[in-house]
Amino acid sequence: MAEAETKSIDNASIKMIDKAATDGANTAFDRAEAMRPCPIGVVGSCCKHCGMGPCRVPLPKGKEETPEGKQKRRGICGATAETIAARNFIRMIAGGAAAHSDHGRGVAELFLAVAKGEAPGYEIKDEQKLLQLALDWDVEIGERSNQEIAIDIGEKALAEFGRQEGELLFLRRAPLKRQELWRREGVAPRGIDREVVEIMHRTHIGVDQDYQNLLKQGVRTALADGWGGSMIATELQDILFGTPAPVLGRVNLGVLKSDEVNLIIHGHDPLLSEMIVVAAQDVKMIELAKSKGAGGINIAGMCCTANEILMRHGVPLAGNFLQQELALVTGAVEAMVVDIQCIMQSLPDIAQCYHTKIITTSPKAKIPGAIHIEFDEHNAMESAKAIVRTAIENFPNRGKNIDIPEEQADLVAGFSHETINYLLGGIYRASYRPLNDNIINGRIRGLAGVVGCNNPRVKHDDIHVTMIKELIKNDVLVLQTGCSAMAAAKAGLMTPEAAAKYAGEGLASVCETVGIPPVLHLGSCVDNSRILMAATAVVKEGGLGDDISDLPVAGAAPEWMSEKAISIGQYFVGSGVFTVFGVNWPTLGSDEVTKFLFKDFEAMYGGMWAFEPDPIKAAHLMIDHIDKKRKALGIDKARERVLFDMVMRRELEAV
Ligand code: BF8
Ligand code: SF4
Repeated sequence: MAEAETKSIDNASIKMIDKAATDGANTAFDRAEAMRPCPIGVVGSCCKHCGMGPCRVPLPKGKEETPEGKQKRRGICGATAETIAARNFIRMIAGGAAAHSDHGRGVAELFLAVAKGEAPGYEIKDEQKLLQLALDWDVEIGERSNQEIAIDIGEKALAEFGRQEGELLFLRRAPLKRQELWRREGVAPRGIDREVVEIMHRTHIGVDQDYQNLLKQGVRTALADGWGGSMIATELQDILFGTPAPVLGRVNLGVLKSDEVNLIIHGHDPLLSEMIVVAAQDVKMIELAKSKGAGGINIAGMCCTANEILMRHGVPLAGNFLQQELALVTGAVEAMVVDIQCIMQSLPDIAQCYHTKIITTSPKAKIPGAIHIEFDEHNAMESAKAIVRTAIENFPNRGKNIDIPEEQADLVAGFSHETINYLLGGIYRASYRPLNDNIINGRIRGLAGVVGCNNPRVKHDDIHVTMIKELIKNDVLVLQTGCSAMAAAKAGLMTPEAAAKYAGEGLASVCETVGIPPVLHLGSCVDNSRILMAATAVVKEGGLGDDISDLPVAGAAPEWMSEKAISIGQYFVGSGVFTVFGVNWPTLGSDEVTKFLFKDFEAMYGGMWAFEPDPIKAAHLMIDHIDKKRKALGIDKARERVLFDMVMRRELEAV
């Protein structure tokens, strides 16, 4: 027991890590122990971009870097340590931006098919958002039907990927000053695919060998993710499946049921999971489940697919990235259906210890040992039913070795940037005014986006939860997505009651008045685009400067691991946000590149990176930045007054 407790703060996970050891199931926690990270690769000092290498150019151990030493640190092609670190870094951005954007492309393709009536079972659920997007993109509304409008929007969305010149359409949504800055710095993205391809070209041997120029392309590509591919995914998903509104949910392995067919939906793509949720409610399916001895069908989510269906349907979350294997270890999962991204190849092996079937569905993501049931969006309900049936038919094969941890927590999710608007301002005068006012008067010190993954190199969930608690204690309202959001939810930070328990007095008073938690769940990782929109809405509301970089806001991914996280961090930075990452930092092999990202970027973009693995220290870097921005806005005094009021009030209460 003691050992598992060093690996996670989550009791359900700790129990399953122990059970995995007993059952002989090898998990990421074990593999992380057996595999030490390569010290040269981890700091970005290894290049394998051609067959003359791989070339390793590590910093001299413990020695001050001399100009001569630096000259010697070169790959066979002559590439310097700076070039190698920058190339590796922006290839991560290319990988991350490609993943988010290819997801966005899939959504756009389905959207167009739905508009053309070629994808039965789907419909346009949010007409208001459709019309808003039509206005944003200059699509004629007039007397046209929703279908006609949607066809134009779908075509425009798809064209964004292959756009060869000009700028992405969503850039117009950013504050004007930010748009000008992007143009001035030469980082306004053209087509999404074009920017990704250009990274692959420039980082090929013998092309771009100026690290600053490489990093600039990194910014441009990341912006094509945040303000392009990811934003297209979020917006079109909202139009198709509905814009999230506050919804009650539950999270952790305790949501699995001992007497029902447990089907876990894992990955990122809501196109399929939306249909599975519907298929599982089909009377015939429920009857089939009963005929096999089950009490019903229990759908639960894992990773970002989970966030998508939680946000829109309140479907429970089984857990975050590092719990995917542990869910199987319960022995109670009939099937885990996966689509794309963050899916561990070990799942079929672990499943062999139990009865679980792993089902892949995307032609882009197959795993040896899994069953493949291809998801056909033109025949979505059939695919979904085949999957649900496979799970049901596997129920009688459940063994005796079952242990479902009882842990589960309540949460409120569904905070799209639109609902923040309604909640704070009220339906009749929806606006960000009350939020801005509360930031100006100091009750809310600032906003922090805390996002990203789990990473077994650090204690599971611990870094997220410690950081978030420190932020809300200091009156910072936290906006969340991805696996980080699930960590906070499991720790009970996403209920309105958490405000009184964990938040500073200023933040707690606002949360109590509005009835919101101090930590808001905005969705999956592509929904980080919602945070960009929320920040932009705050700028446009007025009183807090005229660019995102003026706002008292900061970002963090304290347990990051994926290339997507690097792309997200970079588009936050490129949008003017100070962003802190934990775990490790992939350019430490070059002081010059690291300094450029951490310092020089601020002068260029108003936002910059930082690296701090200690969550309390990282939280205070964010708070210091927030205070610096408050001071620049001239609202630092207001906060002192609020705090003084609090002290006075407490003193009065004490009398
Ligand atoms: O896209 S937070 S571990 S699941 S990469 Fe993956 Fe990271 Fe989780 Fe969602 Ni995002
Ligand atoms: Fe080595 Fe240059 Fe080839 Fe990279 S591109 S492996 S640094 S020779």
